[in-house]
Formats: sequence, structure tokens, C-alpha cells
Amino acid sequence: MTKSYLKLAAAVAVAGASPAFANAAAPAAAPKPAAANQGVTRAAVIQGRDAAFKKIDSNNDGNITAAELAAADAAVTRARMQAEFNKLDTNHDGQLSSAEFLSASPAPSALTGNMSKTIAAFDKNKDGKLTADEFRAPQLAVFDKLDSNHDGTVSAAERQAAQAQRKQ
Ligand SMILES: [Ca+2]
Ligand SMILES: [Ca+2]
Ligand SMILES: [Ca+2]
Repeated sequence: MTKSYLKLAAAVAVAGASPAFANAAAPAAAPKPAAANQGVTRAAVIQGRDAAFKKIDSNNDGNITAAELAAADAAVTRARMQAEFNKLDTNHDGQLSSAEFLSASPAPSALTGNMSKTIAAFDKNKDGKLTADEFRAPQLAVFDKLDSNHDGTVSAAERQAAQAQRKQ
């Protein structure tokens, strides 16, 4: 029992290199089923990124540091693990407490080194921090690639075309 919990914990921890960063979500690249038939506008992508940016930029100075990203990541990972634990702990036998399970999730300080790498990948001016622009850039690059007729909206058809291409 204990073993499988820990295995799961490790898997959850390792799965996303940076859940907070990825979670900020490319609506164009990973559409929610409900929006599957609607187009996604460039403005919506920017709006989504900016909202995510604000959440991660905990001191509101307009820059995301590795420490801020690590803290956001740890929070996302903990929330995910809590959800997994709640799902699994159906018999409430107290074999492994929620606290013990969660303690397997990485502490922000342990993540900061990795986050520096994540940030470096998008840090255009190499100051070790991400501005809202730098944070948006990777998602917008995906968006612009998908928006093949450049009308500022990734339509369902454009998305399907991209998916079909990926399968080939
Ligand atoms: Ca900040
Ligand atoms: Ca920067
Ligand atoms: Ca388009």
C-alpha cells in the first residue's frame, strides 16, 4: 500500500517539469473539451497567460523569479497530490496519512534549481527573471504556428489540421 502511494507521489512530482508553468495552459494547444468547437483568439491566449503570470508573480513586481515559479509549482503539485490521495483513500484506514503523502511532494527550495533552467529557456534578456512578455512568448509562438491563416483566431479546423499533421 505504502509503496504504491510513494510511487504515485514520485510520478506526480516528476511528471510535469513545471506544472505551474505548463498549467498556465495553452488554450490553443490543449483545448478544454467544452471549447473544442470554438475558436481561440490570440487575445484570449494573452489574457490567460497574464492571469497565470499574476498568480505566479507573488510579490507583484512584474517579474517571475525561479523561486516564485518553484513556489507556484510546489503548490500545484501539492494540490494534485491531495486530489490523488482523496481519490485513493476510499477506505479511510489511516494507513498513510494525507500529511505523509504530501510530504513526498517537493519543497519549493528543492525545485528552485530546476526552475532556473525553465526560466533560462524563455528568458530572452537573460536577467534570470521572466516578464509577462517573456512568459507569454512560448504560448504565442504555438498559437501563431496553429493560426495558419493569421486571422488572430485558432479555429477548430486549424487545430484539427495541426493535430492531423502531428499524427503523420
Ligand atoms: Ca516577482
Ligand atoms: Ca528576463
Ligand atoms: Ca486562423
